[in-house]
Amino acid sequence: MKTRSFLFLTILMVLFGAYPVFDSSVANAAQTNTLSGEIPIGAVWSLTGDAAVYGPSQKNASELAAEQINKSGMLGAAKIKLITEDDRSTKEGAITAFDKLIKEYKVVAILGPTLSNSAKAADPIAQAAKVPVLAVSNTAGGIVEMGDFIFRDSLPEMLVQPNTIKQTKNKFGYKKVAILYGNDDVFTKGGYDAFKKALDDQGIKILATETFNKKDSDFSAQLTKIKGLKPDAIIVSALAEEAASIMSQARQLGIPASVPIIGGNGFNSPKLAQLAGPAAEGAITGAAWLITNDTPGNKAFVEAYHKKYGANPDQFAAQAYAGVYILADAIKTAGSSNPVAIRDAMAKIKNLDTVLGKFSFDSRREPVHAPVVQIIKNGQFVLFK
Ligand code: 1QQ
Repeated sequence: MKTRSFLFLTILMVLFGAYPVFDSSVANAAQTNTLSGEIPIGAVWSLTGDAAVYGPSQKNASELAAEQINKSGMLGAAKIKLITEDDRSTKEGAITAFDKLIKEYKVVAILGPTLSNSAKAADPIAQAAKVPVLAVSNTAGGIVEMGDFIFRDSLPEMLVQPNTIKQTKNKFGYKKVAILYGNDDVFTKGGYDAFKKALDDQGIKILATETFNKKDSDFSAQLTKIKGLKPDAIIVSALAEEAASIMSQARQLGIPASVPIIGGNGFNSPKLAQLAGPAAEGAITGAAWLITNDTPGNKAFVEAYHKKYGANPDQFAAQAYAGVYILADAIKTAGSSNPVAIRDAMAKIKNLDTVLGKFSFDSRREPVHAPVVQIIKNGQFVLFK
């Protein structure tokens, strides 16, 4: 009888707001029993447009993760409801998607958008609404700086490229390079800044810095100039479609395969090798994940992804998959689907087992885990050694 009246009293207090059930201060890891119903999470991917080489694998992997989480009972009686929007690879598309997800679907968090270029335009909307954003493929500078609700699990170019330059310089002993980058995109420009700093820091001479714009398809003027300067390597900061054309045209113009083409996150799609064919052989890229990684759950992830979609996951899939698990972990720890409580729990994540490795956020909400370098051999990414 006593417990019954206590229960009754508790219910009354909750109903009249005396108990802050959704307050993060009362949350702890054991409180998944306070979670129920569907928890709406937005996902904004480039499913059409220039960056559509990346978005579909992000969509696939995030759906796989949500399905596994819901099946496992990780969130008690609650289930994640993933609501996916296409940003069409544009800023405007991302802004529309964020508005719709926040106002119409009342999402408690957003994954994405695919491109840093779109994130720069759309993330401030979520920051103003106090809805946490977990970027899973934004690698330019200035992302988490947009506000305390903005996180990313994708390693920034500034962190990845010093390692790429160090490893490739050690192997090839190159001394002078040429750079080609897109100067009208937040990522390709940010990638250039990261490479420039790493090259300067490591004492490598930059013979020429050439640029291009989105949608350019003829790179012969820049590549002819670069060829004449006889660089030991070419650094390219580009998204996959332009990168593939640059590789094909460089080899067509007679820049030998002994001059490696080294790039950033834009190279990390298997579509690059499909588009560039043999010209992609030997291309090198700094990355955050390799399919052969011995990271927690990676083998099972690769198998489950392959089984469901009939293809191997790429790095973008792995980061999206890890992203859903990171969000679910924050919801579970918060014991709440309140966006502020989720933000607070996410900020505290340390050494979480993910397919990317032991995962932590630093105090700036940047990801902490080791980068890798990969090279294309027989059309596949393998570890660069
Ligand atoms: C960014 C990137 C792209 C390559 C994501 C697909 O890293 O826009 O930041």
